[in-house]
Amino acid sequence: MDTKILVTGAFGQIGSELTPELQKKYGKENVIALGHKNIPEGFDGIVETAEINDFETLKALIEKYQIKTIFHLVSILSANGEKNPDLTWKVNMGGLKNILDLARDYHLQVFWPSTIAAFGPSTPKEAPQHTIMQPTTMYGVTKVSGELLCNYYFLKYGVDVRSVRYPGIISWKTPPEGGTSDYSVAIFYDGIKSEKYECFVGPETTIPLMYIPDCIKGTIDIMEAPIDKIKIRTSYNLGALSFSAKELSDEINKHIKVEVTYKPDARQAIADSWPKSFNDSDARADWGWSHSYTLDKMVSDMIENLKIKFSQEKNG
Ligand code: VAH
Repeated sequence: MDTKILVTGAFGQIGSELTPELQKKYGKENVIALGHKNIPEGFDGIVETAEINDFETLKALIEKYQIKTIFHLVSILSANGEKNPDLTWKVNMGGLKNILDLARDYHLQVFWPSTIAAFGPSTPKEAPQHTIMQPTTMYGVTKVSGELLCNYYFLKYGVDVRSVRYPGIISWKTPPEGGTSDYSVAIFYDGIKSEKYECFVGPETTIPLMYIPDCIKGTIDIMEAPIDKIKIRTSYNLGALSFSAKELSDEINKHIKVEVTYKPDARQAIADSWPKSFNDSDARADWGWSHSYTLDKMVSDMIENLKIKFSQEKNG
């Protein structure tokens, strides 16, 4: 993977963890963090701002920094996407096409995440790598369309674009925002702050989930893999864990007392449209994917880090 590296969506849930990891591996001078409205105070690195639909500004950045690799993370997620489907299509698909056109013109390597939201109610609940994909959210529609667009740019123009389907990602650095899997993060935030959490999906709701260190590892591993190992150019299933909201609540209550109540809202139907788990044997066989965090290890690490985060915020 060649530098310099551009990370779009550098300050979102994935980007806020991927960017420092890339800075550590490749040097701060070789990572350009592209933000929009959410650039944190005192970010330590090279930062630029641009609208992802602004092709000319993106092109100027590619030339200014001689970018060779792009991690394209900008996306409007499932729950927010249903509030404004038109904008979701524009940002998610228009943004991806801008990045792929630049990759074609400047011979760039690209990472772009798909998601379990690309599956739908007709997908088997134990989703295989190759299966029917009829998502019921605009976010999911942009992700399954994006997978096909990536595959097209590889076949037509030879663009080295690589993709994985993320499960719900659990992390502590950024508060949950706009996703359906956010309950798996909000339960920690509210639970530690108020010892209570009103969950917006039911207790038996089960989806594929992953802790952020494994997500970052898989994201970088696929980009560093030798090109001949990448045999799937739509998107690889990237699995780790699968557990219900109640199983998560029970594991958290082994550490801290959190009274969890359940009040399903519109996001229940979105979560129900997704598989409970998915088969990622192709990623493991083709480029050596493996995860390391178990449910218990993830829960204790989340609680430990969030307690530190909240006490630092309290002490200023
Ligand atoms: C969402 N966090 O909830 C995202 C993710 C699988 C879920 O794609 O929309």
